[in-house]
Amino acid sequence: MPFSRISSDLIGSENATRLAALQEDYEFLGRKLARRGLSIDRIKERVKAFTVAIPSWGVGAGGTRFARFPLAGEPRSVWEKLEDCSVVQDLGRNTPCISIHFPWDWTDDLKGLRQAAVQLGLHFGPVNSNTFQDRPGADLSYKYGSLTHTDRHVQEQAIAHNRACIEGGVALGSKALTVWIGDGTNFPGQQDFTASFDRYLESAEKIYAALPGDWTLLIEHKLYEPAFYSTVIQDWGTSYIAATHLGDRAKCLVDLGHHAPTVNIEMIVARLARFGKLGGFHFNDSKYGDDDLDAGSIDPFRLFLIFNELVEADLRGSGVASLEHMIDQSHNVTDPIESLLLSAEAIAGAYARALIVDRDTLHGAQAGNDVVMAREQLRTAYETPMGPVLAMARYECGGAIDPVAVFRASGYREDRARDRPAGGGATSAGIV
Ligand SMILES: [Mn+2]
Repeated sequence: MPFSRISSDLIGSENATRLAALQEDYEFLGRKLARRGLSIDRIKERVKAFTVAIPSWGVGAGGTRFARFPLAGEPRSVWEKLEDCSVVQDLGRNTPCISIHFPWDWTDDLKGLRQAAVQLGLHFGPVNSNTFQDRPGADLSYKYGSLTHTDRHVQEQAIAHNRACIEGGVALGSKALTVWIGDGTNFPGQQDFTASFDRYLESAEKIYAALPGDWTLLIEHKLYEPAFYSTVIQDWGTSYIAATHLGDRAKCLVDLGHHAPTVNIEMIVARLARFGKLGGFHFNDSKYGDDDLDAGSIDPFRLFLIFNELVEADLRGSGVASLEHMIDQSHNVTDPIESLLLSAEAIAGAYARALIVDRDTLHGAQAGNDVVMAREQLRTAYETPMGPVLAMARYECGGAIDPVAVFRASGYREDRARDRPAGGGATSAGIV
């Protein structure tokens, strides 16, 4: 299909109106950072090298357990999702990767899909399997579980689906499979905790055995929902046990919304990184539960603290570059493209702030139990406005200095509302 793109002429003309101000802000920030012994250009280059994947379901409207409201011009197929992903990438320039979902995005023409992605400057990241809902026409139901179901035939159906996801991912050039299951219980006594986890391990072993040698299995834990009493892979400890049991290529994926509200996620990140089991992230934000709000919209300081741990892990030799960074959010009241642009910027911004922490002073303060000085190092970095670095990185990579402004000026959504008539509906609920 012919893809609609944001014209580079529009990006250029919009940038021209903002470039002088950006250069002024960038130079001013550069002088401030130089006083702290930091090179703004070096930080900018590291920001340019950082990317975060867009989930294919992220360009559609999501919803809640109660309702889903249609979005004008919503993508109706994986091809149209690809088109919207390219808009995010063309404007923001740090999201060249798409994390695809099967069966929502299944097409018989995976080869064509991969070629189309290349044409748009995109590629495919981790594949997400789905055994948390029944597929129309499927022989067996996941009502009482999938990989951990008491019936071996249901387990086998779920395992076969994951194997098919791997095969599809190979065709797309992916290198990882993300497995999240909704398996669990709603009532005490419903299942044997030990036996259900044993069944999970047996099933996961079969999926792991089907992984190509250069693939990673990402295990995503989640505290609750849809199961409200117990969930089989409920926390990072269970995820760590499973990943350790399976082998070196099994790792833990941390979805920021999949924890109890007061859990210290950055410490979990530090633990998993230290023992080589941190595989990647689903970035989003939340106030209460798995809210799937835009990354950094509720608690940007937490996002910064997570990246602070990643930069620390980098210094120890295992960190940012080796991880699968993905956004996982659901849009109910915003334009998904605008939300994805802002989330990708917030994530890169948290990374940029973590890069300017004075590590020597921090480590010295930690060693000397100088609590105030240690805390001040983080606060100083966090409160440094890094917007000019992000904008200059985008500009130099061909993106928009102000991505949302250019998106609105482009009329892209209005055009898609015309050529993607309502009623097609999205293929996903957008909740994982
Ligand atoms: Mn997730």
